[in-house]
Amino acid sequence: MSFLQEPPRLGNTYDADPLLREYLARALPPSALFAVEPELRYLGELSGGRLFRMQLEDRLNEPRLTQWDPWGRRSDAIELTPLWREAARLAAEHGLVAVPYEGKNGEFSRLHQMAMVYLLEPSMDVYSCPLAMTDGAARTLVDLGNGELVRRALPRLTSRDPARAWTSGQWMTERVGGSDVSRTETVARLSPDGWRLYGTKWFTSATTAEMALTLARPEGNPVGSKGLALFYLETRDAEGRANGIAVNRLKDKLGTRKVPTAELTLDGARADPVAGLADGVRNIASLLNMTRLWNTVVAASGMRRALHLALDYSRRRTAFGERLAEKPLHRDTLASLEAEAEGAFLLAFRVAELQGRVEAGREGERDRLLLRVLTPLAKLTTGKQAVAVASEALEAFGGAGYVEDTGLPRLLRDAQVLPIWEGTTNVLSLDALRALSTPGAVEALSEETERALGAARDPSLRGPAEAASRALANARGWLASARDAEEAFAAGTRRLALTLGRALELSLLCGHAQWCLDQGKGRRAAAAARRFSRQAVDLVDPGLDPADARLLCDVP
Ligand code: MFK
Repeated sequence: MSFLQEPPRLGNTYDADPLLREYLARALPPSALFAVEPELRYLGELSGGRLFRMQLEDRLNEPRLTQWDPWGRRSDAIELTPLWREAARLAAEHGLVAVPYEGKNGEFSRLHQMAMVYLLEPSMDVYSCPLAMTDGAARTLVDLGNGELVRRALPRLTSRDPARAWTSGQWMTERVGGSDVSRTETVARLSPDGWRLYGTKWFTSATTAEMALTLARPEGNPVGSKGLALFYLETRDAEGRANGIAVNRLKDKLGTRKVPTAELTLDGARADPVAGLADGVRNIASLLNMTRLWNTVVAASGMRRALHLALDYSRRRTAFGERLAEKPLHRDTLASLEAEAEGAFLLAFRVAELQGRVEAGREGERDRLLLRVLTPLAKLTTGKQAVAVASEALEAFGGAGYVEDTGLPRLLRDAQVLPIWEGTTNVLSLDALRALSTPGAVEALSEETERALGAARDPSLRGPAEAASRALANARGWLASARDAEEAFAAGTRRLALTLGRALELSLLCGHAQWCLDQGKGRRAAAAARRFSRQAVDLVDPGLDPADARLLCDVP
């Protein structure tokens, strides 16, 4: 008999996730948990069962663009994959965007929503992308208080009826680049029937959206981001005709292959200013911060999926006379990944908690400052973890992790986008630094970590708590001693941000572990804190010489 490998299997991904269940028991009032748990369990069953099988069957399908109809008319029709069509239906029916706006569980509605996203996303092939932008667009319209646009678009963006539900695009990136948005070249001209946009959008994700928020420079406005304005547009009119928008081509990307990402030409697209004719970047910031939160939760959920599969496989696969799960070396490797995934999860959901408090008007000034600082820190930290964990998880399958029809390589390809879109690690490090310069922000961050670390009384958590405190003290010292203009400080911004992100994760792990010990929920969480504390938390290194970087990059 020749040997045949057992594929990894998934069960109910809610029941198989002790951290998610512990966390929800800790963070939600019992009545809210009682209300949302049946749906989460249902989605866990779906995500590990029917939807997962469908995802594997859908592997080779990709979106298709048809630019012309048979009679020569421009159509620019984009056909989505079967899984995406199913994901769109599920997302609307379960309110993946709607829940925080319905607010049935008050400030906890965000947690409910993000728990659903966390469960479904790994089997939805990045349908989280249009949902994130839709959520961000809804939040932005509400925050900017444009009553007319809120009345027109919000009921669609938050609809639970798949036939009525809209998604939104977020068109920012142009040929000049995705980071320095201030150089946006799209021009807005006032015509007799309103504003019209002209330009090229170089990277627009999920281009099947019914509306978009985008940036353009009203003619005559000054250069720079303050001269940009935020515009709302609908992509087609009531008869389905394109609104002065042509799809030039779909992008051929490393991952997110199911996301129809396109290059667009705007040639007189009708659009409405959302909030005046300037300060476009500031006005789109709510959208950026929301998609960064989604990015963080998606990073945590991708890590969880990779580990569900790798852990299950380790219990089936035998090599050298034993199951992999019984080999200390294999266990040690997976344990390190598990600690990373748990830290990322707790940071992601901490940001979701704060977002929910702010939206429900339950926040104080401290929560607001904390949310502003934690959003970029969490996005940049978890993005890096997601790639590292996915890469190691693939290796845990040996060659099978590198073979396409196992469905495993997708985990790494789709993780690789997370540190790139919505602001790269370096750009977000700079954003975090800017947020930390707001008076009271550093203090809010310190209080946050001290609270979690102060709670960790168990002797087994003393070492991890001290490691987190040391890293934070080092980061604060670096922040206080350095000046913006110094090259060494500028060069260290990413290390500083990652240190803060990782130290935050460690402090949250300590706090959660103590709660688990107090509630008789076992010692797994404490083990995660201990393991994480040994995995490069403090990356601040004032001894690194920027002159070496110049030499290595050959810059005179
Ligand atoms: C899995 C789910 C993922 C979601 C999928 C989405 C699909 C992908 C779609 C995209 O990728 S869309 C493109 C995403 N692009 C980015 O994320 C842009 C990355 N670049 C930055 O974030 C830059 O830092 C930024 C463009 C904001 C810098 O622009 P500027 O022109 O140098 O502006 P500046 O002066 O830094 O900021 C202008 C104002 O905005 C300032 O306020 P004031 O006018 O009051 O001084 C800033 O404080 C404010 N601001 C900037 N970022 C902010 C913010 N306010 C709050 N939160 C922020 N994050």
